[in-house]
Amino acid sequence: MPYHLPYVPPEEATHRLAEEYQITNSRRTVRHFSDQAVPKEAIEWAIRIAGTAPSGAHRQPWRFVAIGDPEKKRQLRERVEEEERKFYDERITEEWADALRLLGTDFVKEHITTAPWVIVVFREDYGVAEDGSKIKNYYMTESVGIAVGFLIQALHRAGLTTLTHTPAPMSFLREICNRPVTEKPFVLMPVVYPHPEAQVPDLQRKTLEEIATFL
Ligand code: IYR
Repeated sequence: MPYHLPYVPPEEATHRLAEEYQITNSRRTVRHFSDQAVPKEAIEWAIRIAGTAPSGAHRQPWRFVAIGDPEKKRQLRERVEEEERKFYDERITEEWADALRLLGTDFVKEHITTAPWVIVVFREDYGVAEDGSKIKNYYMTESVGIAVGFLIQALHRAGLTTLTHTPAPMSFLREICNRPVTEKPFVLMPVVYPHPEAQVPDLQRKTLEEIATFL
């Protein structure tokens, strides 16, 4: 049965958003991780949260593969570093290298084996009906992007962190994660506690005036 949603008065809505901003604004991408364990149940809740995202025609075109097995993570890291090494040695442009200098990244992806979990997110391009025919999905990239946003926010609110990582090309992830050809790798996310001494670069966020126009 269709049902009504709770009403929040405008002043209360504004107040809640101002508070939410403080929490959200304290999130930073971390690249120095602790190896402290994260319970599987926490990952399950985080994925359930991601699965509440809106999606085109409610097709929910996301799949999450959570890798906790050390041998699987080792394999994953090896393949990722192979691709990243080619990127940093051959494919990167001078302009791109300049843009990344501030972040200090390189091909070494230690976080994949340090992290207790690595979630690989897939975008389902189409579904398959029982008779083998294709079921069309809509706005898959947008939908999966929104779901990943939910996931990042939820992890942050729980005191955990992640690093959205998109090794390019990523097609090998489908093989490692045993996913069908109907799905494309979207992003790889280690789920971790930040290292107690982790530091992040002093980056500035664009101001409201820079990112918004009111008409
Ligand atoms: N995928 C590479 C390079 C990289 C690209 C961007 I854009 C970043 O914001 C960070 C890194 C890597 O993960 O090292």
